[in-house]
Amino acid sequence: MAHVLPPLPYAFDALEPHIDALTMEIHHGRHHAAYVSNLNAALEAHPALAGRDLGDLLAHLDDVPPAVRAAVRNHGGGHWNHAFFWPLLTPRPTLPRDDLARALEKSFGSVDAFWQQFTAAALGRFGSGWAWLSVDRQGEPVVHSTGNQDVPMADGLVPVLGIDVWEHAYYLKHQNRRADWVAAFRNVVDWDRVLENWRAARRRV
Ligand code: MN3
Repeated sequence: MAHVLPPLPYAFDALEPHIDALTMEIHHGRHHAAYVSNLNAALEAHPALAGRDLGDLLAHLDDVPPAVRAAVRNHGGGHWNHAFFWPLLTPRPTLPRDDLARALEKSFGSVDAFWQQFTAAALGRFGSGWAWLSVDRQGEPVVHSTGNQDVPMADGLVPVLGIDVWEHAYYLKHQNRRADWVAAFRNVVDWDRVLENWRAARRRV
């Protein structure tokens, strides 16, 4: 059973002016698509792995034969991260509310203070990777980052919000100014979706 590229839940230009259409088209149609095809190529000779839930597989990379472990980690991680990422964005952004807003205030002091930590994690990631808001094993929110296409589940964390800080996510519009990308991202976050992720993650703790 081959993995498939999920369609974007909005048009390429839907997030303008915060995220430009060409970046979206290349990011989804080339970068994400390449992770999917490379993952499928790696799993061609491993049908049992291909049928497993990808997030679960990435949380248990020891189950993957060494010959394809790096491919699953990198391309499988790339597919999982991007499939998680697109629905976090929306042309009709919302704000943190209810139990998630209260948890952010309790853990970070305020939603603004959360954004400061999240931005610091994004800017502090040297090279390529992601910054995350995840739920830890105690059910608490935690800000952290991962390198390359590594997923939070590999560290026992359940992601609820993430930002891609690979240069391909922002270079066309912002060049080397990653801080501008994080600021732009903040304008298109679907916090209702993040709230769903938060509640689902908390149920898993
Ligand atoms: Mn990317």
